Amino acid sequence: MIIPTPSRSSPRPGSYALGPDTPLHVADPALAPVARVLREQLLPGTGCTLPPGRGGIELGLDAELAAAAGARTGDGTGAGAEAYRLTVAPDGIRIAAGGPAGAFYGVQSLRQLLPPHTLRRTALDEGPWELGCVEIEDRPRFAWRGVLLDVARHFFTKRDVLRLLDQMALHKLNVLHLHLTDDQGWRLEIRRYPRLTEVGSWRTESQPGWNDTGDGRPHGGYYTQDDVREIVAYAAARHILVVPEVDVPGHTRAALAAYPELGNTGEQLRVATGWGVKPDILNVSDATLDFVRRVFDEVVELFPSPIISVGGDECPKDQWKASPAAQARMAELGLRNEDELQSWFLRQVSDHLRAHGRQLLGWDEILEGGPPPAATVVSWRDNHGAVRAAREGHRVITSPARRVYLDYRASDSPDEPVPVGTVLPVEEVHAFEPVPAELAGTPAADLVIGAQCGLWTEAIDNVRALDYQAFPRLSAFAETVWCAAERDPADFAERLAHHLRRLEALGVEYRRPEGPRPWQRRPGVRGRPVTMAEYLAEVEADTRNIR
Ligand code: TNX
Repeated sequence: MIIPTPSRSSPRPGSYALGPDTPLHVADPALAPVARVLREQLLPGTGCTLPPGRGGIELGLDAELAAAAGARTGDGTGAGAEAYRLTVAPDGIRIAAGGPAGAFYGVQSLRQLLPPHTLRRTALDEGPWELGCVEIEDRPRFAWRGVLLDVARHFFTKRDVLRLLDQMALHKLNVLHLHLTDDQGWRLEIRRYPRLTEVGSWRTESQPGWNDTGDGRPHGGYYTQDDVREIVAYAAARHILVVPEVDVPGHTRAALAAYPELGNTGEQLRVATGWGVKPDILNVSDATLDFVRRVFDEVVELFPSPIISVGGDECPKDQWKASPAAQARMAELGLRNEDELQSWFLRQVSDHLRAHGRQLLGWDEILEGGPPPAATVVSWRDNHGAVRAAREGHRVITSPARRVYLDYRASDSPDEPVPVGTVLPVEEVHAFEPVPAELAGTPAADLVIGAQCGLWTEAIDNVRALDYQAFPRLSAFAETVWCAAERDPADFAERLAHHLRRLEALGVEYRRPEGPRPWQRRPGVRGRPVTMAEYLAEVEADTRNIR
């Protein structure tokens, strides 16, 4: 009944009873941090303190598992470290792993072998709980099992982010791609440029739906540098890498509102209150590039991730076309067009990141004028970018909007609270294959290091809405990156029915196929409500325009 389903699971005769007296033996000091999280995770809902001792749960390392080949490695960390064997026998529970990550995943599977109510914040009974004997052998298919969270369009508090990290950990997802800056808000404290958050983290109002006028309510928030350190460390304890995204040179209206000299027009802009792609982008002066470098200096100081995202998506070039300074820069560098100017810009950022020992991550638009060397590409506009990038030797993460953007509507029902994007039911997420068909069986397929689902938040304005959009589709997504390509939808449906009880125990307000919606979109301020047909037609048109 485990999600994502393990590579192999063989029931054995007999059972083991886990209860308040069950001891924990940690066979290798490298696993002490995993033992700490295990105690933290198990204690509230079971009352088990796991005193040190033998004959209960044992955590250990297994060199053979570590050596075995497995998932696409990409960053060289290797899948062996993520592999584990979980044995429930009449005399105890043993988790043997290739490395600490594998031991952590073994623990997550163990939590799912227990009754769902043991995931609650307090124990509803004292146990003991009978676990059927079983031998589970498990390892992930992909190295990069990601979730993107957009905290710029709507701010999600540190508390919300930590909660999402807990939910990801249960699903063995290991990358949180945090979209920290955009036209509608700058969410990261930068000591050198305080106006980025003083001015850039607040807007006067928001657009409730994609096409409504403003709601007249201020919105904002940001993470202090200590908040970020806490998020990063909390994630690391759960074997999750936090990959920060500071989007340049487009999606920068919030930064331009704070520091107008970074722009092309000299105009005093305000933090954007509406959605869609904005024309306002950074200029290409030495001073602006220096600003960008200084911002990334603080970003790399805060985020230990070896890979740092510069976004690079949806950057209209009209302002550069109209700017004598940008045109002069192009002439000076001998560049043929503005796409090449963007490539040059990102190359400067990439060189700077490399000087810090980090690598650049960007959306597939960075391919347009030629991507920086050794860049990793997240492909979101279907699979074109993924195919091209992999064929050109770049590492690729696939994230095709129509298949894995969880902000897209889950059904076509008229009461769907966020009628955004195209319809993306849970079954379709589960059927998603991370390796594009065009690459399957070719050597370039090995450059696909994984996939990530997207939680963009134009239409998701609170954490209840986030739960609703994310679940249960995020549970389905977890299977696409962990499990083998052949997955049985009926088997998933059965396991999901049980898994929903776990989500309930955790207080996750997942979307139910029927019944009242737990929250509603704020009403439009249009004079009259938009009909669903009008709304969908406009959204489809928007979606076409950005492709
Ligand atoms: C596309 S994915 C975007 C985001 C939007 C999202 C809405 C990408 C690189 N750009 O800016 O929030 O669609 O689904």
